[in-house]
Amino acid sequence: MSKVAFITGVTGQDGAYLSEYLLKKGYKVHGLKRRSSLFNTDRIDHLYQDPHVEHQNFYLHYGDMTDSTNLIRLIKEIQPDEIYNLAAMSHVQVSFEMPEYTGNADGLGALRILDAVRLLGLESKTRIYQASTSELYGKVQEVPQSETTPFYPRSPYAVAKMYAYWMTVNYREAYNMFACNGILFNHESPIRGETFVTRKITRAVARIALGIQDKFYLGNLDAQRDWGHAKDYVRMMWLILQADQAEDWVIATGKTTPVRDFVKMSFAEIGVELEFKGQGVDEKAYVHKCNNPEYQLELGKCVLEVDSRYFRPTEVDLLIGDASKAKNKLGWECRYQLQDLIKDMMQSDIKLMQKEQFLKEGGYDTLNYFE
Ligand code: NDP
Ligand code: GDR
Repeated sequence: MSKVAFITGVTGQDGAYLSEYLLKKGYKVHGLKRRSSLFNTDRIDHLYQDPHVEHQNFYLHYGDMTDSTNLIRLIKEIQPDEIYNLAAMSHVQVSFEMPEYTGNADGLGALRILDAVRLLGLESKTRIYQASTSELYGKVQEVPQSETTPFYPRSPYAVAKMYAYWMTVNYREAYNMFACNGILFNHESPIRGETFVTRKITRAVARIALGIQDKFYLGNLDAQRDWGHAKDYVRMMWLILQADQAEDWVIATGKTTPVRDFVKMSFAEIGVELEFKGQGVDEKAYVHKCNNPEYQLELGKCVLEVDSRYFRPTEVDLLIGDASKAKNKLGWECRYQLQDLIKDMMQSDIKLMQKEQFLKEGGYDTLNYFE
């Protein structure tokens, strides 16, 4: 009998990788998808199965983390062996604009899942993975951060996720449920959302290389993050639910890099060396050398400026994780180094932008409703 998994946030970066990973393992996968006015299933279109075919193993259901009755009904119908609660308003800066909604979807949303399992009497059947985050550590208390480092959240997003974290621990202790937190540090990929800093950078570098765009704008270049590849991290989500005991786990590469260096490395990937001048909001980056004849970037051209609109009211300055527990007890290893991640993202974004350029040159990109 195939195991049955229910993934909330199936249309997101991690939901897409995890779905494919579990399907390859022979699972039946059910995903929760929000209704939207356009298709928002690009990341999972390759997994889609027509509901009219026999032996379907990938199913999508409409729903929302703010709608308890919907979640209870779905969990009752699906009877999952494993739930991966990945759905969230996951953008830290946006959470300052939408604190109440973020609390509802990211904090109470997790409670709705836990409580649905309890209400339906599935405590001993259904294992739950909660997508917790290194943002919980917030203001630096100690480095590297591990399962025992105290939390100090610095955004409505992190505060909501802290509620979800402790609810998961509480339901595990109070009702003996197999509920675990994966405290995952930043993880990225070619399908990372376009407004997170890594993807914003690799997209912009590709566009600048192809002459579609002149320059781009970022906020705090000094922030340091422990960046891994999402493919490595979804493998870990699954391992966490296969462990003998329900516990909380830090997943990280153990290396940290400033945003500025991520920019340098992304340009270096296409053979362009940058020079940074100025400080704070006056900092800019210029083309210093272009070693790739394919991309005709003028020397001295300004390609990056700092824009204060991308600074956060409270910032998380430094994240670097200690994943020794997961390495020792679950045998987890990360296969991708930062350089491999950047290569993967740059190659994919160059291809994507070449497509965009092709459409533009063919005159297929314009849309005017009143023409
Ligand atoms: P994404 O932003 O790519 O995906 C989030 C998913 O949640 C999307 O499918 C989104 O749907 C869905 N969603 C958002 N709000 C709701 C809602 N109210 N009801 C139902 N679905 C909703 O995030 P990631 O894949 O990067 O991250 C997955 C999870 O892991 C998130 O909870 C995130 O906070 C957490 N996390 C991520 C880390 C990372 O570095 N990526 C690190 C640590 C934790 P839609 O497509 O319609 O927008
Ligand atoms: P983060 O990721 O906040 O760590 O949350 P993000 O990529 O948004 O920011 C990383 C760092 O880069 C700085 N930064 C910018 N960030 C964005 N988005 N846009 C910019 O223009 C920019 N310029 C500088 C930020 O200030 C920050 O310091 C991600 C999300 O996936 C969360 O859901 C997850 O929980 C954490 O990672 C771990």
